[in-house]
Amino acid sequence: MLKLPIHYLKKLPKSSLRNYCAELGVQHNIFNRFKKDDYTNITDRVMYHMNKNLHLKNNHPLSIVRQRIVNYFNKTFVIRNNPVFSVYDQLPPIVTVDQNFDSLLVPTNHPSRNKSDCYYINRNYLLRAHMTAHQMDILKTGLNNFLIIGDVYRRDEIDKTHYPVFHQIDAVRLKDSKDFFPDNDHFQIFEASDDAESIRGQEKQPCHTIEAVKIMEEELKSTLEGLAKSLFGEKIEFQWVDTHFPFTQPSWELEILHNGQWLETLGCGIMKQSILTSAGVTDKIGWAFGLGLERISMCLYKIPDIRLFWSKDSGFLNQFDLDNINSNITYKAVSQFPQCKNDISFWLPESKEFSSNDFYDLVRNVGGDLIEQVKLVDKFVHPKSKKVSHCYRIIYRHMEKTLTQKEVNIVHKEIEKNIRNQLGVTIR
Ligand code: FA5
Ligand code: MG
Repeated sequence: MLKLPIHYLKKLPKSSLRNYCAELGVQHNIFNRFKKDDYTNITDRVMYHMNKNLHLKNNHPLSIVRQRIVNYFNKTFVIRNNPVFSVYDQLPPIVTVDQNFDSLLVPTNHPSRNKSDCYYINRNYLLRAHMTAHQMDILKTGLNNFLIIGDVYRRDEIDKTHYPVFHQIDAVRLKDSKDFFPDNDHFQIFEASDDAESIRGQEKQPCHTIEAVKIMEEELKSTLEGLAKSLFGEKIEFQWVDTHFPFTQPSWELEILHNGQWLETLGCGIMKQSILTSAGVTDKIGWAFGLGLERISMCLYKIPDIRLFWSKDSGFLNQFDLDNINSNITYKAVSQFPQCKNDISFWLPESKEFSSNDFYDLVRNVGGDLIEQVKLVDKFVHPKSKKVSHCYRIIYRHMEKTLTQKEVNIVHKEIEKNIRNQLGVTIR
C-alpha cells in the first residue's frame, strides 16, 4: 500500500472536496487506498509538493497571476452583468488513467503516457499531468464556460524553467448555433460528412462548418491575445504556431517574445467533437486552452528560476505583497550565491532499461532543491564492448546561502551510491 503524506491528508479541505466531487458526480479516490504495482513510480519528494496550493496562497506570484487571469475572464465574458465562467481551483491532483488520457482520446501508445513521463500511483491512478484531465467530468455537469486551475506533475528535464510540479489554467467555452447570431435561425455549426474523424493537422474536423470554426478560432485567438495584452501590456510581441493535441483540432500554441526568445505559454484549439458527444453535448462546438502559470509569472516578474516559487524565504514572498495585483513589479534577486559543478559518468546497465528521467528523479530525490540543473554532456559507446556511457553535469546552488564544495561532495557521493544501487549503473 502507498502511504500518502500526512500533511496531504490533514490539509485536504474535505468538505469542499466532497462538494466538488458530488457536484461532478465522481467519487474521489483520495478516500481509497492505493495498491502499489509495477507502475508505481511516485517519489516522496514529489508527494511532499501535493496540496501546497501555491496558486491560492496570499501574495504568491502564482496566485496573483491566477487572480488576474480569472478577473480578465470575468470582465470579458458577462451576461447581464454576471460573469459566465465557473472556476474550479481545488480539485485534488490524483486522477485516473481514464481522466488524464482515455477520455481525451490520447492513443494508448502515446509517449505522454509512459512511466518515464508521469508520476504513477499504480496502473490505474496517477498525478494529473495536465488540468485537462478534469475536462470530461465538468462537461458532464452541463457547464458551457469554465476554468480549471491547479498543480500538475510531470517527469521532465531539470533546469531553470522546468520543475516536476507546476501549475496550469485550462478553459473550455461551448456555443450552440443560437449563440453565434441570436437573430439568425439558419446559422449551422455542423455539416454532414462521410470522412472519419481521423484527419489530423490543421484542417477543420469534418463534422464542423467552416464558418463556425473560423468564428470560434477568431474568438479563441482574440481572447488569448487580449489576455496577453492585459498581463504584459499592449506592446507585447506574440506569434501563433500550429501544433497538435489529441483532444483538439485544429490546434495552436501562443508564443511570446521574452528576453529576445520565443517562449511557449499555452496550447489551445477547437475541441474534438467526439469528446463533447461522449459528455452528452450534441448541439455545441467548443474551444479550449491550457496555459502554464509559472511561465507567465516568470516573464511578468522576471523571476529567473522556477524553484523560487517554492521558496519560503520572506525575501521572495514579501516582494509580492502588492497593494494592487495589477502592478507590474520586477523581482529583485535576494542575492546570488555561487554554483558548484560536479560531473558524474557511468556505464549504463546492460540487462536493464535506463531512462534519463529515472536518473533526474533520483538526483532530485537525493539533492532536493540544491539541484539547479542536470545536463547530459557526453554520450559514448565503447568500440569493443559496445557498452554505453553517459556523463551528466550536475549544477548545485543553494537559493539562500553559499554551498561549500565539501557539502556538495557529500550529496554527490550519496547520489552515486543511490544510482549504483537503484539504476544498476557502473560509475566510471
Ligand atoms: C497541455 O498540457 C494541454 N493539456 C493544453 C491544452 C488544453 C491544449 C486544452 C488544448 C486544449 P502542454 O503540455 O503544451 O499542453 O502544456 C501547456 C502549457 O503548460 C505550456 O504551454 C507551458 O506554458 C506549460 N508547461 C508545460 N510543461 C511545463 C513545465 N515542465 N514546466 C513549466 N511549465 C510547463
Ligand atoms: Mg506544449
